[in-house]
Amino acid sequence: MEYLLSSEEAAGFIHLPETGSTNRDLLERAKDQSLPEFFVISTDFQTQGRGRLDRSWEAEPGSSVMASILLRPKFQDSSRIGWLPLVAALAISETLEAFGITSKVKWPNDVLIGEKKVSGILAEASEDLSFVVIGFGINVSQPVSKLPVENATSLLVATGSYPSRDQILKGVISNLKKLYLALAESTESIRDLAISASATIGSKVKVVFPEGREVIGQATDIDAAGRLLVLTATETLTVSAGDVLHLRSL
Ligand code: BT5
Repeated sequence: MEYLLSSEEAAGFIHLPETGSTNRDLLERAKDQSLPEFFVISTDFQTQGRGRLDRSWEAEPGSSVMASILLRPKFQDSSRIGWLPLVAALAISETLEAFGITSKVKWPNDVLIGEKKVSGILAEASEDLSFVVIGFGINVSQPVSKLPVENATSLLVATGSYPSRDQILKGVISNLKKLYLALAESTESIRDLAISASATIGSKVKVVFPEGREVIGQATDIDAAGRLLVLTATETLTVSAGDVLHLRSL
Protein backbone atom coordinates (compact mmCIF):
# COMPACT_ATOMS: atom_id res chain seq x y z
CA MET A 1 0.00 0.00 0.00
CA GLU A 2 1.20 3.51 -0.82
CA TYR A 3 1.57 6.14 1.89
CA LEU A 4 1.67 9.25 -0.29
CA LEU A 5 -0.33 11.55 2.00
CA SER A 6 1.60 10.49 5.09
CA SER A 7 4.98 10.82 3.44
CA GLU A 8 4.11 14.38 2.34
CA GLU A 9 3.07 15.27 5.89
CA ALA A 10 6.16 13.71 7.55
CA ALA A 11 9.67 15.19 7.59
CA GLY A 12 10.93 11.85 6.30
CA PHE A 13 9.05 8.60 5.86
CA ILE A 14 9.88 4.91 5.69
CA HIS A 15 7.27 2.21 5.27
CA LEU A 16 8.38 -1.34 6.07
CA PRO A 17 6.25 -4.32 4.97
CA GLU A 18 7.35 -6.09 8.16
CA THR A 19 9.57 -5.34 11.14
CA GLY A 20 10.11 -6.28 14.79
CA SER A 21 8.94 -2.97 16.25
CA THR A 22 8.76 0.49 14.66
CA ASN A 23 9.59 2.02 18.05
CA ARG A 24 12.73 -0.06 18.33
CA ASP A 25 13.71 0.83 14.75
CA LEU A 26 13.20 4.56 15.25
CA LEU A 27 14.93 4.66 18.66
CA GLU A 28 17.97 3.16 16.97
CA ARG A 29 17.93 5.47 13.94
CA ALA A 30 17.26 8.61 16.02
CA LYS A 31 20.77 8.40 17.49
CA ASP A 32 21.73 9.96 14.16
CA GLN A 33 21.22 13.65 15.04
CA SER A 34 20.46 14.51 11.43
CA LEU A 35 17.22 12.56 11.53
CA PRO A 36 14.62 15.35 11.82
CA GLU A 37 11.60 15.70 14.08
CA PHE A 38 8.51 14.17 12.51
CA PHE A 39 10.51 11.49 10.79
CA VAL A 40 8.10 8.54 10.65
CA ILE A 41 8.50 4.78 10.36
CA SER A 42 5.36 2.75 9.66
CA THR A 43 4.73 -0.90 9.02
CA ASP A 44 2.13 -3.44 7.92
CA PHE A 45 3.19 -6.04 10.46
CA GLN A 46 5.26 -6.26 13.64
CA THR A 47 6.70 -9.49 14.98
CA GLN A 48 7.65 -7.91 18.34
CA GLY A 49 5.19 -5.04 18.72
CA ARG A 50 5.71 -3.47 22.12
CA GLY A 51 3.21 -2.21 24.68
CA ARG A 52 4.17 -0.65 27.98
CA LEU A 53 5.81 -2.65 30.79
CA ASP A 54 6.98 -5.49 28.50
CA ARG A 55 3.48 -6.13 27.20
CA SER A 56 2.91 -6.76 23.52
CA TRP A 57 0.87 -5.16 20.75
CA GLU A 58 -0.69 -7.68 18.41
CA ALA A 59 -2.17 -6.97 14.99
CA GLU A 60 -2.71 -9.08 11.89
CA PRO A 61 -0.69 -8.09 8.79
CA GLY A 62 -2.24 -5.09 6.99
CA SER A 63 -5.01 -4.60 9.54
CA SER A 64 -3.82 -1.49 11.35
CA VAL A 65 -1.91 1.72 11.36
CA MET A 66 1.31 1.00 13.24
CA ALA A 67 3.85 3.78 13.24
CA SER A 68 6.41 5.73 15.25
CA ILE A 69 7.07 9.47 15.06
CA LEU A 70 10.31 11.14 16.16
CA LEU A 71 10.25 14.23 18.38
CA ARG A 72 13.22 16.21 19.68
CA PRO A 73 11.52 18.29 22.38
CA LYS A 74 13.15 21.52 23.43
CA PHE A 75 10.58 22.59 25.98
CA GLN A 76 11.65 25.30 28.43
CA ASP A 77 10.21 23.07 31.11
CA SER A 78 11.29 19.45 30.60
CA SER A 79 8.33 18.11 32.62
CA ARG A 80 6.19 18.85 29.55
CA ILE A 81 7.59 15.64 28.07
CA GLY A 82 5.20 13.86 30.45
CA TRP A 83 2.31 15.22 28.40
CA LEU A 84 3.40 13.57 25.15
CA PRO A 85 1.49 10.25 25.41
CA LEU A 86 -1.71 12.17 26.14
CA VAL A 87 -1.01 14.64 23.35
CA ALA A 88 -0.57 11.72 20.94
CA ALA A 89 -3.83 10.17 22.16
CA LEU A 90 -5.55 13.52 21.54
CA ALA A 91 -4.05 13.67 18.03
CA ILE A 92 -5.47 10.20 17.29
CA SER A 93 -8.86 11.04 18.79
CA GLU A 94 -9.07 14.29 16.75
CA THR A 95 -8.14 12.37 13.61
CA LEU A 96 -10.94 9.87 14.17
CA GLU A 97 -13.35 12.75 14.86
CA ALA A 98 -12.52 14.22 11.43
CA PHE A 99 -13.80 10.94 9.95
CA GLY A 100 -16.99 11.19 12.03
CA ILE A 101 -15.86 8.65 14.63
CA THR A 102 -16.31 9.65 18.26
CA SER A 103 -13.65 8.40 20.65
CA LYS A 104 -12.38 9.23 24.13
CA VAL A 105 -8.95 9.20 25.68
CA LYS A 106 -8.26 6.84 28.56
CA TRP A 107 -5.46 8.17 30.75
CA PRO A 108 -2.59 7.91 30.03
CA ASN A 109 -2.24 6.27 26.62
CA ASP A 110 -5.30 4.63 25.12
CA VAL A 111 -8.02 5.75 22.73
CA LEU A 112 -11.40 4.14 23.28
CA ILE A 113 -14.50 3.85 21.14
CA GLY A 114 -17.28 3.23 23.61
CA GLU A 115 -15.45 1.30 26.32
CA LYS A 116 -13.16 -0.61 23.95
CA LYS A 117 -9.56 0.12 22.99
CA VAL A 118 -9.04 1.08 19.36
CA SER A 119 -5.57 2.52 19.82
CA GLY A 120 -2.64 2.35 22.22
CA ILE A 121 0.39 4.62 22.48
CA LEU A 122 3.91 3.87 23.61
CA ALA A 123 6.16 6.91 24.12
CA GLU A 124 9.83 6.01 24.68
CA ALA A 125 12.55 8.57 25.39
CA SER A 126 16.32 8.47 25.09
CA GLU A 127 18.15 8.48 28.44
CA ASP A 128 19.11 12.15 28.14
CA LEU A 129 15.54 13.02 27.00
CA SER A 130 16.96 14.58 23.82
CA PHE A 131 14.51 12.61 21.72
CA VAL A 132 11.20 10.86 22.17
CA VAL A 133 9.64 8.24 19.92
CA ILE A 134 5.85 8.23 19.86
CA GLY A 135 4.61 4.83 18.71
CA PHE A 136 0.98 3.97 18.17
CA GLY A 137 -1.20 1.23 16.87
CA ILE A 138 -4.70 1.93 15.56
CA ASN A 139 -6.93 -1.05 14.80
CA VAL A 140 -8.51 -0.41 11.42
CA SER A 141 -9.92 -3.41 9.56
CA GLN A 142 -9.81 -6.39 11.94
CA PRO A 143 -13.06 -8.30 12.30
CA VAL A 144 -13.94 -9.30 15.88
CA SER A 145 -12.39 -12.74 15.38
CA LYS A 146 -8.95 -11.19 14.67
CA LEU A 147 -8.84 -8.80 17.63
CA PRO A 148 -6.32 -9.99 20.21
CA VAL A 149 -8.19 -9.20 23.42
CA GLU A 150 -11.80 -8.94 24.54
CA ASN A 151 -11.70 -5.20 25.23
CA ALA A 152 -10.23 -4.31 21.81
CA THR A 153 -12.16 -2.88 18.90
CA SER A 154 -11.34 -1.74 15.37
CA LEU A 155 -12.80 0.96 13.15
CA LEU A 156 -14.49 -1.79 11.12
CA VAL A 157 -16.10 -3.38 14.17
CA ALA A 158 -17.10 -0.07 15.76
CA THR A 159 -18.40 1.73 12.67
CA GLY A 160 -18.79 -0.77 9.81
CA SER A 161 -16.28 1.02 7.57
CA TYR A 162 -12.86 2.67 7.66
CA PRO A 163 -10.75 5.30 5.92
CA SER A 164 -7.48 4.26 4.31
CA ARG A 165 -4.51 3.73 6.61
CA ASP A 166 -2.70 6.48 4.69
CA GLN A 167 -5.50 8.98 5.39
CA ILE A 168 -5.50 8.05 9.08
CA LEU A 169 -1.72 8.26 9.48
CA LYS A 170 -1.57 11.58 7.65
CA GLY A 171 -4.22 12.94 10.02
CA VAL A 172 -2.33 11.78 13.10
CA ILE A 173 0.97 13.31 11.94
CA SER A 174 -0.76 16.59 11.11
CA ASN A 175 -2.71 16.77 14.40
CA LEU A 176 0.36 15.80 16.42
CA LYS A 177 2.29 18.68 14.80
CA LYS A 178 -0.44 21.12 15.78
CA LEU A 179 -0.83 19.85 19.36
CA TYR A 180 2.95 19.59 19.90
CA LEU A 181 3.30 23.26 18.97
CA ALA A 182 0.44 24.13 21.32
CA LEU A 183 2.15 22.17 24.11
CA ALA A 184 5.40 24.06 23.55
CA GLU A 185 3.41 27.32 23.97
CA SER A 186 1.52 26.37 27.12
CA THR A 187 0.08 23.36 28.90
CA GLU A 188 -3.18 25.13 29.67
CA SER A 189 -4.92 24.65 26.30
CA ILE A 190 -3.71 21.04 26.12
CA ARG A 191 -4.99 20.39 29.62
CA ASP A 192 -8.44 21.72 28.66
CA LEU A 193 -8.49 19.45 25.58
CA ALA A 194 -7.28 16.45 27.59
CA ILE A 195 -9.98 16.95 30.21
CA SER A 196 -12.80 17.33 27.70
CA ALA A 197 -11.64 14.28 25.69
CA SER A 198 -11.09 12.15 28.79
CA ALA A 199 -13.01 8.93 29.39
CA THR A 200 -11.25 8.69 32.74
CA ILE A 201 -12.18 11.92 34.53
CA GLY A 202 -15.37 11.32 36.49
CA SER A 203 -14.95 7.54 36.41
CA LYS A 204 -14.47 5.21 39.30
CA VAL A 205 -11.02 3.74 38.70
CA LYS A 206 -8.60 1.16 39.94
CA VAL A 207 -5.02 2.40 39.64
CA VAL A 208 -2.33 -0.26 39.44
CA PHE A 209 1.02 1.36 40.16
CA PRO A 210 4.16 0.08 38.39
CA GLU A 211 5.34 -1.61 41.61
CA GLY A 212 2.03 -3.50 41.87
CA ARG A 213 0.17 -1.48 44.54
CA GLU A 214 -3.54 -1.03 43.76
CA VAL A 215 -5.83 1.82 44.77
CA ILE A 216 -9.52 2.44 44.06
CA GLY A 217 -10.97 5.93 43.82
CA GLN A 218 -12.66 8.55 41.69
CA ALA A 219 -10.59 10.17 38.89
CA THR A 220 -11.25 13.86 39.36
CA ASP A 221 -8.78 15.89 37.30
CA ILE A 222 -5.59 16.10 35.23
CA ASP A 223 -3.00 18.47 36.70
CA ALA A 224 -0.67 20.96 35.00
CA ALA A 225 1.93 18.20 34.44
CA GLY A 226 -0.56 15.80 32.83
CA ARG A 227 -0.87 13.61 35.94
CA LEU A 228 -4.15 12.04 36.98
CA LEU A 229 -5.70 13.05 40.30
CA VAL A 230 -7.58 10.27 42.07
CA LEU A 231 -9.71 10.86 45.14
CA THR A 232 -9.69 7.85 47.48
CA ALA A 233 -11.51 7.43 50.78
CA THR A 234 -8.58 9.02 52.58
CA GLU A 235 -6.59 11.25 50.22
CA THR A 236 -6.10 12.71 46.74
CA LEU A 237 -3.40 10.79 44.89
CA THR A 238 -1.35 12.27 42.07
CA VAL A 239 -0.68 9.50 39.56
CA SER A 240 2.16 9.96 37.06
CA ALA A 241 2.57 6.34 35.93
CA GLY A 242 0.47 3.25 36.17
CA ASP A 243 -2.43 1.38 34.66
CA VAL A 244 -5.92 2.65 35.10
CA LEU A 245 -8.95 0.38 34.93
CA HIS A 246 -12.34 2.02 34.58
CA LEU A 247 -14.76 0.44 37.03
CA ARG A 248 -18.51 0.54 36.69
CA SER A 249 -20.10 2.53 39.49
CA LEU A 250 -22.13 0.24 41.75
C1 BT5 B 1 -0.07 0.09 24.54
O1 BT5 B 1 0.52 -0.54 25.60
O2 BT5 B 1 -1.26 0.18 24.33
C2 BT5 B 1 0.95 0.67 23.55
C3 BT5 B 1 0.87 0.03 22.21
C4 BT5 B 1 1.81 0.68 21.22
C5 BT5 B 1 1.90 -0.09 19.95
C6 BT5 B 1 2.69 0.64 18.89
S1 BT5 B 1 2.57 -0.11 17.33
C7 BT5 B 1 3.84 0.88 16.70
C8 BT5 B 1 4.85 1.07 17.80
N1 BT5 B 1 5.88 0.06 17.78
C9 BT5 B 1 5.81 -0.73 18.86
O3 BT5 B 1 6.55 -1.72 19.07
N2 BT5 B 1 4.82 -0.33 19.67
C10 BT5 B 1 4.16 0.84 19.15
P1 BT5 B 1 -0.26 -1.03 26.88
O4 BT5 B 1 -1.06 0.09 27.48
O5 BT5 B 1 0.77 -1.68 27.71
O6 BT5 B 1 -1.30 -2.08 26.33
C11 BT5 B 1 -0.88 -3.34 25.89
C12 BT5 B 1 -2.08 -4.26 26.06
O7 BT5 B 1 -3.08 -3.91 25.09
C13 BT5 B 1 -1.76 -5.72 25.79
O8 BT5 B 1 -1.31 -6.35 26.96
C14 BT5 B 1 -3.12 -6.26 25.36
O9 BT5 B 1 -3.96 -6.50 26.47
C15 BT5 B 1 -3.74 -5.07 24.64
N3 BT5 B 1 -3.55 -5.17 23.18
C16 BT5 B 1 -2.57 -5.76 22.46
N4 BT5 B 1 -2.77 -5.59 21.13
C17 BT5 B 1 -3.92 -4.86 21.03
C18 BT5 B 1 -4.66 -4.36 19.94
N5 BT5 B 1 -4.29 -4.54 18.67
N6 BT5 B 1 -5.79 -3.65 20.21
C19 BT5 B 1 -6.22 -3.42 21.47
N7 BT5 B 1 -5.55 -3.88 22.55
C20 BT5 B 1 -4.42 -4.59 22.34
